[in-house]
Amino acid sequence: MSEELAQKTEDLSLDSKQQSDKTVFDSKDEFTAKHPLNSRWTLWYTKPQTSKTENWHDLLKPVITFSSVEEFWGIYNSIPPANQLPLKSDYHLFKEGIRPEWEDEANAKGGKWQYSFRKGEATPIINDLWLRGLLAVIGETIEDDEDEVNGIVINIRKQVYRIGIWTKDCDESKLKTVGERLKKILQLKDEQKVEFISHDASNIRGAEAQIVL
Ligand code: MGP
Repeated sequence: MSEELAQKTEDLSLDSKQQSDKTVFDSKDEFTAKHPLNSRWTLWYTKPQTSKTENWHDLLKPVITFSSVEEFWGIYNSIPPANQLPLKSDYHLFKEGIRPEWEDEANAKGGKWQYSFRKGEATPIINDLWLRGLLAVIGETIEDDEDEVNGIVINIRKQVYRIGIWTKDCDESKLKTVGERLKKILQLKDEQKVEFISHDASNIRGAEAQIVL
């Protein structure tokens, strides 16, 4: 699937020579004009472990990088929706050049806002909520021009779908806006709390969230 997807995205790409490389900034009326995103984004996939010898790095792979709204929809419509992914898999969408790992220097001092949706009642709506998250991240409406958000992740687990926003640092004043917006994007009620946990802390068993909203 990945090669076919790469070809489709190449055909839609702003860099592609065969296609019009006009963007809406050159021509608002041109039917084929692309809508460029502010940043380039890479979709990653973690496949479930099938043998104990496979470690985290063997399971995590980049799928495709894109830079326009048109490419985003081409990709989104070509990949399995979140609720059809196998257990123990993840999608990650990160700014190009940032690996979706604690170890990446852009993530090392940061953490994640997250919410776990219990399967069952959330299963029919999780694809829409995940799409709302993706759009807020690529549209960069999840933050106020702070360049604080590195990416978004969905974990498919036995009991839950967990959606997390990964941030560059742990500065509480900047983080609150992101947490509050995540709550709105995920259409959570007041009593449904999003939690922020730094990557340092999430490696300690039983560590508690540092901020709850
Ligand atoms: P997880 O996917 O974040 O949580 O990490 P899960 O599966 O819900 O289970 P939990 O009970 O551990 O919370 C699962 C495992 O994947 C971790 O224990 C690590 O072994 C590995 N892992 C996850 N992440 C995000 C990283 C990472 O960034 N770097 C490395 N080296 N391993 C990771």
